[in-house]
Amino acid sequence: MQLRTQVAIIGAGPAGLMLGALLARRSIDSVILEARSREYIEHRIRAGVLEQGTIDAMDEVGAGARMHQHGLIHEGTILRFGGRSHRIDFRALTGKAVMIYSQHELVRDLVAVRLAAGAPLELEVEDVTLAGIETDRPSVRFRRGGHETVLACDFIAGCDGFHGVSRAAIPADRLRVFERDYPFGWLGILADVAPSSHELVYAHHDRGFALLSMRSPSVSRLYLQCAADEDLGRWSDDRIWSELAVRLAADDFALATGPITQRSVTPMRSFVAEPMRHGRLVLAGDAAHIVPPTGAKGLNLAIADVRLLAEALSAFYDRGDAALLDGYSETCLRRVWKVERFSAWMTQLLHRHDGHGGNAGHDLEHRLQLAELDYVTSSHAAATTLAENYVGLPLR
Ligand code: RFL
Ligand code: PHB
Repeated sequence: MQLRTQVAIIGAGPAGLMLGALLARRSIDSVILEARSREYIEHRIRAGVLEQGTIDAMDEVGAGARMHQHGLIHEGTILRFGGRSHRIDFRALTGKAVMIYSQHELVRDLVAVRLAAGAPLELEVEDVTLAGIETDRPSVRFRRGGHETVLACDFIAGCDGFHGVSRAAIPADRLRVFERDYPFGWLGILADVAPSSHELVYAHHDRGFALLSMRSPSVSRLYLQCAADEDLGRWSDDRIWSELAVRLAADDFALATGPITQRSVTPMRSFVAEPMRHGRLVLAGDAAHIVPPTGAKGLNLAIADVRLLAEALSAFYDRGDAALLDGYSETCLRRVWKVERFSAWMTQLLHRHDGHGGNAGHDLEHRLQLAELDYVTSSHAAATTLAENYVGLPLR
């Protein structure tokens, strides 16, 4: 079968779905191709912190109603170290706040908007291959239910995440990759228990980092620093809760426990591929870059990319102006690198780093972290630096 559209979008994660929605608002046609089922993408547990720019984009595409109903506004966060809590007041320092709302709920809202508009979303596609990206007639070939389709288009948007096929379609000698794998991961759980704190708690502890987050007034999301290849089988519910209680301990704090409904280990990586465009293929979101989750930035960065991409495609179609498309990679990467910096800094500041000079090296690193945490929480300038990055840098 032969199909034609203006923009072929590979991947129905936050980047692909939001791009499709922003293009539809600008009367630009797209077809979204997704390898997984609707059930799968609407239940995949991932990020949970939205910047104002992400909230604005949800509103712009008419997908914000449930988000405003259920999202929790957070005007600050807690840094905990040496058993003491220190609040970073986002509102006082920046005039802004963030919202806690699950990534899979945001995906659900965007899928609903897409289907209500009758716009094409091809799920459970297989064998996606890209062709002609160096010509002005690119295409995407895929199979669905045993039938092969060729989708002709003007542009291909690679929104297929870190393990997708789009980035690999760029010749290796045209791509420069920057990468760091951290020697630790996060063991994350979802639990049916009211969060023990109204705000997120980022805890520095000699046994390793811990984070208390949430999904709703009755569901907690918690993380523990663990080995990169941690065996979940070694973690009983009791062990998880007691380790969290030790790392999150403070005078004014008691950790409430409850049934654990989901658990997983997430690897930690910093990764950037440059440039984010090759010919008629443009990359957005995790397909182009990964941040470690400590700064809560992965999802927001994906949305920022596609906001810029939608503007650039709109200028191209409306006015035949290719300047924004030509500048897309450079404009995105300026912001991407600042967010990479912030995420790597938060990771370095809060995690236990072993392996450099044995115990003495660890002790030095530990004291430097405590000094920096003391500085960040006592200097107005340093606290503002953290806050303005956390609530989100300007789009450009
Ligand atoms: P996504 O969400 O990975 O979506 C990509 C989509 O492309 C599909 N796909 C394909 N479709 C068609 N053909 C192919 N060949 C395809 N290959 C892949 C996939 O099925 C998927 O639906 O990328 P996107 O849209 O760029 O969004 C980025 C965010 O999802 C990501 O940055 C964050 O979720 C990162 N992240 C977290 N960020 C946070 O801020 N806080 C977190 O707690 C947090 N936890 C996480 C995370 C990422 C994780 N991954 C990727 C392993 C936990 C995990 C497990
Ligand atoms: C989450 O709620 O999943 C979450 C919150 C803050 C982070 C990372 C993940 O920095």
